[in-house]
Amino acid sequence: MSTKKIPPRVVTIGAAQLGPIARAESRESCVDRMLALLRQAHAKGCKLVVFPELALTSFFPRWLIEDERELDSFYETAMPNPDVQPLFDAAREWGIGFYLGYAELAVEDGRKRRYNSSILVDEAGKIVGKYRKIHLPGHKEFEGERLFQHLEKRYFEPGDLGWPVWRTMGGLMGMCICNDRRWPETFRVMGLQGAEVVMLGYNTPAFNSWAAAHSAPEPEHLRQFHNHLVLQAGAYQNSTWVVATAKAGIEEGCSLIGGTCIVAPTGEIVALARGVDDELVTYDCDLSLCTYGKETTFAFAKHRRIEHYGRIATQVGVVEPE
Ligand code: CDV
Repeated sequence: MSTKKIPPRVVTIGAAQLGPIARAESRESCVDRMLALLRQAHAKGCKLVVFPELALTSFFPRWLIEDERELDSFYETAMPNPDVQPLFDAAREWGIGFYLGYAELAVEDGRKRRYNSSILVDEAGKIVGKYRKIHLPGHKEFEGERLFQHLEKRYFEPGDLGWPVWRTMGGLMGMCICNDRRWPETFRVMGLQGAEVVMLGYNTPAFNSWAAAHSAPEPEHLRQFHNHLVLQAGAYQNSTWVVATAKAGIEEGCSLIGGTCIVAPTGEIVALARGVDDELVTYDCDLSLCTYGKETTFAFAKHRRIEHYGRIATQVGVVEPE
């Protein structure tokens, strides 16, 4: 019997976890911290680094901010801009691409639009992709019974760019952001485009502020368990690498889980952050390992039964039988 060996395609990837960012911390300071991690990544041979969600500011949706100028100060109106240019320059100099999460303020159709966004920058320092978070968690109005707010639905519109996948840096790369990872549709839409690496950043509080206020606390260990559960499921069910990067630690009194990790297409965690501060984890991700799952258990063209999936794309909430 003749065997055909699939040639390896190794891309060394870094997940650059950030510890807490204070409300008063400047963009310059955040970018300096990210540059230090990028430098480490370069020394370890990384070709791609994933930074967290909203990596340039504190996680501001935890506060009700009624002054528009103050709110605007958390957003970027252009990308790149002078504050983040050093990251782009380093990418070009060191030949490392990166994923960066940030709050985006755009003027479209004559009005201000706010998105929770990420960009993918290639090893030449060029933006090759942009994503706007689709699954926004939380609430729109101030809820006094919560220990802290989660006002993403107030401060952002749902993303309007879908989940494209880009052929760049040696593979097929997709992006999502934080809460998106809890929805299997996110990974499947990218899986259907052949994604080999799905990148995401997250800010996940160590407890649910609503549950705590309603005496229905969710134990902290479940927050980390569910984080890894959905990342591992997304990777396995789509036979893709997943690189997930936390903003972690006690940020302005709110504890954020860490758990930054790299997940193989088998669903196994192959690299994991140890702590909850600035920390780089890396792995030599062989993109050819995606082929096995994509050609066997998850050979979509052979096994998917779309005639039974109609509800997924036509129904939002639960419809129980009569
Ligand atoms: N930033 C987030 O999207 N956080 C959510 C929390 C609120 C549950 C998450 O899915 O981690």
